[in-house]
Amino acid sequence: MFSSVEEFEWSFKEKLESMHGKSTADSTTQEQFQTLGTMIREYISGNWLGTSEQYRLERKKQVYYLSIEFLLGKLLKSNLIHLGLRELCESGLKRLGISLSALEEFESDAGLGNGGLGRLASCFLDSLASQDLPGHGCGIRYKHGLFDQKIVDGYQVELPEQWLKYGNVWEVRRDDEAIEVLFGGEVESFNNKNRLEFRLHGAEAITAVPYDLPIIGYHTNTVNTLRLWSAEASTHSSNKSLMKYKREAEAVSEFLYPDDTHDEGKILRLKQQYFLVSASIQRIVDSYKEQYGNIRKLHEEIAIHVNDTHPVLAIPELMRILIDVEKLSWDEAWEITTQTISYTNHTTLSEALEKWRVDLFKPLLPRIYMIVEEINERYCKQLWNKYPGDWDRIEQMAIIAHGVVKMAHLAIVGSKSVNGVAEIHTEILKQREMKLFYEYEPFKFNNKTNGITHRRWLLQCNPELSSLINDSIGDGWIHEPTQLENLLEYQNDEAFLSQFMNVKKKRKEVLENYVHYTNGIALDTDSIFDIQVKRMHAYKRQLLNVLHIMYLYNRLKEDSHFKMHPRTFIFGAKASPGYYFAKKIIKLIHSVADIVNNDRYISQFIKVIFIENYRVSLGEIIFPAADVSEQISTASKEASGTGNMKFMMNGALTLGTLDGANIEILREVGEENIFTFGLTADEVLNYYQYGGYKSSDYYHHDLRIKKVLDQMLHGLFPLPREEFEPIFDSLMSYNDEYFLLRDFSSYVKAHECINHTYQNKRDWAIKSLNNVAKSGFFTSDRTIRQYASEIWNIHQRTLHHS
Ligand code: GPQ
Repeated sequence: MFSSVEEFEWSFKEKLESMHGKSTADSTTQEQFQTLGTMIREYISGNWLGTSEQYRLERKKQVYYLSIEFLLGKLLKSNLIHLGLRELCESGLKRLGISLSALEEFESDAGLGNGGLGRLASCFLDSLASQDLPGHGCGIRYKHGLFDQKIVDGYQVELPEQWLKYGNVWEVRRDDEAIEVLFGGEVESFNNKNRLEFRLHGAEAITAVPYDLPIIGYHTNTVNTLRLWSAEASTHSSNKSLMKYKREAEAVSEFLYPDDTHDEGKILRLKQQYFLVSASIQRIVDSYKEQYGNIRKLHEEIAIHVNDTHPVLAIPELMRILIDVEKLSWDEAWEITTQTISYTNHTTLSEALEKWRVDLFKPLLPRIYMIVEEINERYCKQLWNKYPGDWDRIEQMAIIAHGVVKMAHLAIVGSKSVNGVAEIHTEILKQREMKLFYEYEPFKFNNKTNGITHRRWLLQCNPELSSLINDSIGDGWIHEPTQLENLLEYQNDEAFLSQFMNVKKKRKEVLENYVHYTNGIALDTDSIFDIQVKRMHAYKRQLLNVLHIMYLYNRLKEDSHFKMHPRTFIFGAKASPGYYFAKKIIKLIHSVADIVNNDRYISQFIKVIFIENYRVSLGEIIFPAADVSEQISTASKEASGTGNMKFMMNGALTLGTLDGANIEILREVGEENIFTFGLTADEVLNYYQYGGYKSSDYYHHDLRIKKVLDQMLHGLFPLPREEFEPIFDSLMSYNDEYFLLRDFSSYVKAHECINHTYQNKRDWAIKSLNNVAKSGFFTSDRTIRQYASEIWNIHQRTLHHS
């Protein structure tokens, strides 16, 4: 059905007719989208089946990537590109009077994630399939993904997200693979042939129904699987009222918790975690046994990766199955489990570290809790042998202490590998946060610097830049992105540079169009597009960016000789609904925007734009349009960052602190192609450890800071003083936990340097080109190859081209 434009056209018409009983002319965009999606799913079904068949026949070791979030975004366009069918479909549809891009636009984002962590998981799936690696995702099919953000009068309002409104054309429901997950009940022990055994009675079952999504590799036959579990009422249900039980069961996969790097500690969240883990592990073990039989060799054929601590109950769940169902001894089960599971840490922020209260945990998961207790006891005994008498150390390392279960400790103890997501982050884990664990088992710790799929984040989202690259260095970079370095040969090629600048200009116009349409504000595409898009969080310091804009406003007002290259400051960020401070910053951005954009004089130099409802599909039009990428987290706080890589790959220059992967970006591009500023991580951590910072000194001694902060309370905005008092207080009364005032002056200087550098557009373009050229290191293909060979020990399938 895809071998020629004519055939496609014919098949599409047939399919539309049979699915919707309509002619093309009478059909809606929704029906057309549905039709095309279905055709693609059917088209890949052979390769999908073939991939898993071959993994089985070749006895390939497979990895299962367990993640509570997968931030997939839209799939139609990337699927078509990966299959090499996009142009054909575009022409075929055009002949039917249908615009392919309208169908691509129509698709809802699958927003089953909050931010970096969930998007990383999606990039990893893409890289696994595109490199023919046997790896699959396991997640939750939330009925509602991350909330939709509306801005009303400058305040964030959250609306329930509705990605399943028209169903999901990519998924296949697998009733035959549904399985029950048990909650509550009591553990009963009994003797069986001299062996003490355990079983649950009186537990309540929730049925986990898998929906499988194909993960289509780029220009290959490989189609892997993302399995998303949906919670339903079990048919063998309990004694409660049926309606109530059904509601409670379905609530488990109803919505995604909207907290990024923050632990909610709510019981429903723990239910979600165990639901994901139990369904996934039961099915993984089942299918392993079906193929190999001998459970003792599980770790030789299967790797299970836990994405942060959210799925870390995989450890006691696997133990439970090996002991209670497979009847292995504790030691045998422990050996297999700790050879199978590996763990990635994504943050050192203490508020994100999951700790579950024993009084919640134990009644919800009694058998699992028992196993965690046993793991803890045995571990503490080992520690005692190694560090006799060192109570303090053992207490600090224990899995259960002071009435809580520490999930990160469980993860470290039960895994064969623990990795951080950027070099500096891994070092901080080893030297500080997980120091004692590192001393005890140093061999477990390793770094895997994050990456992004260059297919979505360059090839797909920036076709203009991609074609220019293809026309100069060829298209080898698509398979091996480090080849982008060959672009450096064009640094002095005037014709190339001018085309390169045109591409950026073109992409700024695309974003301008969007902003003009949605915000009603016209932008100057000759201005510097200076962009910060990411979740709203105190440590990410969007506030520092705002304070600087307020300072520029004052500077322009006070000094008529002060001139600057026009700047468009663009923000996009969702705040967690319960995060009071983050929501205040959103209001502040809008308040500053109101003043700045409506001032005839000022707005010639500065504009401030807030893009509502930032999400993956908006990222695809935002990253290509940036001149400056704001990566200004307090050093030591941003584990890696991945937006920084997306900007860089599209030619933005980073304005960043020496934090997370910014440090590795600096190493790749060299000092002359990046703007760095601020405290180093060591300086920040030393302040935390030894004190010595007094934010009010900076307020009193730097008049720029004083003026801006005073204006925030009164003077600039038509708002009561109380509106931004909490922000003022965070900086002054609470001593500015994230060192905004400390870094302010060096941030101003870095901005001046940007302003100065941009005066020479050609020099700027060369720097921009250097960023694209050196971005190859940050492909998630590289990251995944490192995971594959250094942690999972999985290997590419052999492809038989027919
Ligand atoms: N990250 Cl713990 C999230 O997006 N959500 C989380 O709950 C946690 C971490 C991010 C982290 O803040 C970024 O620095 C990383 O680049 C990203 O994970 C992927 O590793």
